[in-house]
Amino acid sequence: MVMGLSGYSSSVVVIVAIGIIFFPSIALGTEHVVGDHHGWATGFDYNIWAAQKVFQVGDTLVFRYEVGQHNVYKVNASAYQNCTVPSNHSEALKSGNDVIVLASPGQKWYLCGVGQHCTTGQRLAISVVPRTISSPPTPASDPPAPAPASSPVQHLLHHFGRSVTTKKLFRRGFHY
Ligand SMILES: [Cu+2]
Repeated sequence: MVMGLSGYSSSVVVIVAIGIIFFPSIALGTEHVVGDHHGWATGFDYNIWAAQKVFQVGDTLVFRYEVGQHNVYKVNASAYQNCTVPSNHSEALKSGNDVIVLASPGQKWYLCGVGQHCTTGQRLAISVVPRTISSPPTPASDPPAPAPASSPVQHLLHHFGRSVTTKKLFRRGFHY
């Protein structure tokens, strides 16, 4: 049990470390403590909580609760609707401080698999939007960055801050 947990923790650390090395933008994400001070428990409306938040790719969800009282399953839409607890219990997060990195945009669903907690409201549905750069959105008239041959680096730049980085590159490139 203890070995299993520590093995799990170290693989999470490795995954997070890899994420920070290769995708620095992830490190800049917002940490959302689910339910704020209420934590992850029964007797709370997580829909109201989620409606007041913006979840961006690279943000993290933190589920806090007393170990053994609750757990966290990531589920699909119908399991969320019907409070279907996955039959594979090893999918459950149960550390009491479960951190989930929101790695892709789209709808995400989570529920507690303990007792009838889900049907009494302990479930969370969120919509993750692509990360925006903190500067205001570029106007539509902005000329598209001339892209010569596509390379893996340009592909990455395209995803992680094209508007800033390629402008810098091109300023340097046409310096004559
Ligand atoms: Cu619960």
